[in-house]
Amino acid sequence: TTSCLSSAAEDDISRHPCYSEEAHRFFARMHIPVAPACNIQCNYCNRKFDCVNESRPGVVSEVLTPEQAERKVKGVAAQLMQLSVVGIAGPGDPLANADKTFDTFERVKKHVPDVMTCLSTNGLTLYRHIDRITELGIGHVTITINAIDPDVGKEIYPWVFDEGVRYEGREAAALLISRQLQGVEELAKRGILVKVNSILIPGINDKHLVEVSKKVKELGATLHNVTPLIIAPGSQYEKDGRKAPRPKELNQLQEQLSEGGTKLMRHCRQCRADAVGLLGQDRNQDFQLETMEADP
Ligand code: CLF
Ligand code: SF4
Repeated sequence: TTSCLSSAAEDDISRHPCYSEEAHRFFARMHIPVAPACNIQCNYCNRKFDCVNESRPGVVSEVLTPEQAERKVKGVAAQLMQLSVVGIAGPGDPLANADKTFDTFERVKKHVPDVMTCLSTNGLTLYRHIDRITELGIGHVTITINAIDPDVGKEIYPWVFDEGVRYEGREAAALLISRQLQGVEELAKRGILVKVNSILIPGINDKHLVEVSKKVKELGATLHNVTPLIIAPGSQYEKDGRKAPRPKELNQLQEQLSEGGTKLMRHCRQCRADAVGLLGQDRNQDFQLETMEADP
């Protein structure tokens, strides 16, 4: 239940299309693709495409500058009455592009103060940005956590890059995991709603996600969203011949997790980094900068 949350947090959940299944019928989200770079490598990703942690692989979102993003958010907010949340989820990792990401959130806060803001990240550098996230009133943060055991993690992440150092193998996974868990805990302490995304990777973390779920719940995550692996063309997992899970495997795992008491998100549509509209709808094409600004 959400009974331990403040009423402001409850209100935020009831208007957020990802945090509330009910809300997703009525409220729209908008993603602004201002963050092209990434600081880790996932074996299911091909960097030519959007970040797979919250997206379908194989799609390419065109990157906007913070200034273009501001214009676009203003235009969409004026035309899309259902808009309740503006998120940054790629096309790389938003916090590997921290200047652009926070510049954009500042502009949104200033010019469209009545929308909620949302951030999705792999979590590597989260601990360095907790104050900024809090000050800017970013109320929702998603961290993609696929493992809490570095021996599982090393099969998912071949390397991570932090402060000029490249880490590989088990050491890379251990660093990433410790930062992710620290991020969940510190954000939750500040009253920020934390959602954890996990990608179900058969043969790698299918048995392990129960432990992940338990841990992140203990640390204060509000919601757990398990999505099926979809392998990006040209990714390491494609070369390895890995397969996506069958729908039945995902359903069984979700049942198991919810019996364990975790609050699950089951209506995720694996959005693009530039998606606009209700979940499952992508109206980005209706909101191109040139055409919106040409309108009187
Ligand atoms: Fe976007 Fe993600 Fe915020 Fe939602 S999406 S940054 S929490 S506003 Fe939602 Fe889309 Fe699934 Fe993400 S349906 S991919 S969970
Ligand atoms: Fe790709 Fe996202 Fe992983 Fe970075 S965090 S490697 S963009 S899937």
